[in-house]
Amino acid sequence: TKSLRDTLKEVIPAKQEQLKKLKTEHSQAVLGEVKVENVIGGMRGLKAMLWEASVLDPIEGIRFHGLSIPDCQKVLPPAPGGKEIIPESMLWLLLTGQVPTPEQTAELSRELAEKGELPKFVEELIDSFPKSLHPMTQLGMAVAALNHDSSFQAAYERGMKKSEYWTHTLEDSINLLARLPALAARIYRNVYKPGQEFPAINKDLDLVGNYSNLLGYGDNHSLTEYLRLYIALHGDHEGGNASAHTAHLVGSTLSDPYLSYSAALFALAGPLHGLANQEVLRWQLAMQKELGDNITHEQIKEYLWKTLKSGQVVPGYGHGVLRNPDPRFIALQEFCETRPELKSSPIIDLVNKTFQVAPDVLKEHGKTKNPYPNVDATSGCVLYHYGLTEFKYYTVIFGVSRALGALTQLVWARALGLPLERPKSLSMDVIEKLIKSS
Ligand code: NMX
Ligand code: MLT
Repeated sequence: TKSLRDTLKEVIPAKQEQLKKLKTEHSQAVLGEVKVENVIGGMRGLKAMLWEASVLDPIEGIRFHGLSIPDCQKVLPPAPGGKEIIPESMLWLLLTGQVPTPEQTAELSRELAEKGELPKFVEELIDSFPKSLHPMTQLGMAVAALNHDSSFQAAYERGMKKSEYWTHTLEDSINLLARLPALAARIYRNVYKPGQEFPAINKDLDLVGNYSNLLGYGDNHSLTEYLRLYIALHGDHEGGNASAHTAHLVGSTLSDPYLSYSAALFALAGPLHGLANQEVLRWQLAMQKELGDNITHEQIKEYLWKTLKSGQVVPGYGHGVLRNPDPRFIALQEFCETRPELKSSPIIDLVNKTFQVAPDVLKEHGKTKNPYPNVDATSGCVLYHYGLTEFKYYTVIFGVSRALGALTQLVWARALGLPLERPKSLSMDVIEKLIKSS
């Protein structure tokens, strides 16, 4: 079977050629116009970034190299004994644009398991953090510290050729992905289950099989399967989302993958982005506490209005690009539908009931351009049902996942020789002058 590196070596020249053609033949073609609303509106809608692995359609949702989520669920190999997509097969697809065979997936799982141990000083660094330090802060700091062993940085210091950038970026990316489970699990254990023994990494298990084991949930097959799906699905959401974009921006300075992804994690840690899954659970539990059991649709409606009237956003609803229910939300809901224990779960029932009411309330409220749920509306609630109840940890799991797409793009950015990202900014005075003179 062809290895990941050989597959990449085969697919890179065609992409390089495609970019060369775009540069030489079409560099002056117009893709859209820049309006004042784009500049003052967080660059919404501006087509200004190259991102290879996935494209987000406002109505259909995400496609990974053209494959929708249901397509991926049909063709991407699961873990042995499992049914759900696993991050390894998603990573292979994101990196190469090809669907891996079960053998190729297993080979990648093994490589990741073999490289999964943490350097001693990183373990000590994590152990030295106060338990009260938010798990996302711990994750970002520990990922940055891994750059101690960056292959890219060492090769750059030695004076490598540009054509070698991508291979070192790939090595760092694989090492980082391999170490994320041990790193993220150590944070969980230290904060929430101190004093327990860490199991060793099992070289015969897939990445999430090991992650679940290290977290202490290895016996819970349903949770492990859910984590596989969750981590595969959150892997990439085109380039403009705040975490992916941060990794790309920082990477464009030739910072190594560890530093680039560490920066991305701190963008993911914001409540309008990845932290929303923690916020959703907090909000749903507060609703449950206030309203008790057997909550009616009418009560949820009132609760939603109370949230909105107090000036807060409804967490898990709305999106910068999507204008329909997020297909990742749908896929996670479908997972719940297949499991009797989730079908009868009070927290999942509350998520479902909220979904039945919230879009109409948000439409009536009239502010958000998208009154539908995003992936965060349910992702944390399933973890909660399965006993992983520490919701400040939820965004860490998102952070383990988003590495798939952000690191893929770093490899492609180096393979394609993409330049330093440096958009032109304008002051309000200059904008007004430009408007007057136009
Ligand atoms: N509840 C109440 N108001 C909302 C919501 C919501 N869920 N979503 C958007 N709005 C408001 C928004 O605050 C803005 O108000 P204002 O004009 O006063 O500033 C107005 O509607 C227009 O916003 P949009 O253009 O629809 O949304 P935008 O692209 O600016 O923001 C989000 C997208 C995702 C930041 C926004 O919908 C939101 O805050 N949602 C809740 C938080 C959340 O679920 N984030 C997770 C996103 C997914 N992820 O994992 O990253
Ligand atoms: C994501 O997965 O990054 C979120 O849905 C936010 C986005 O795409 O803007």
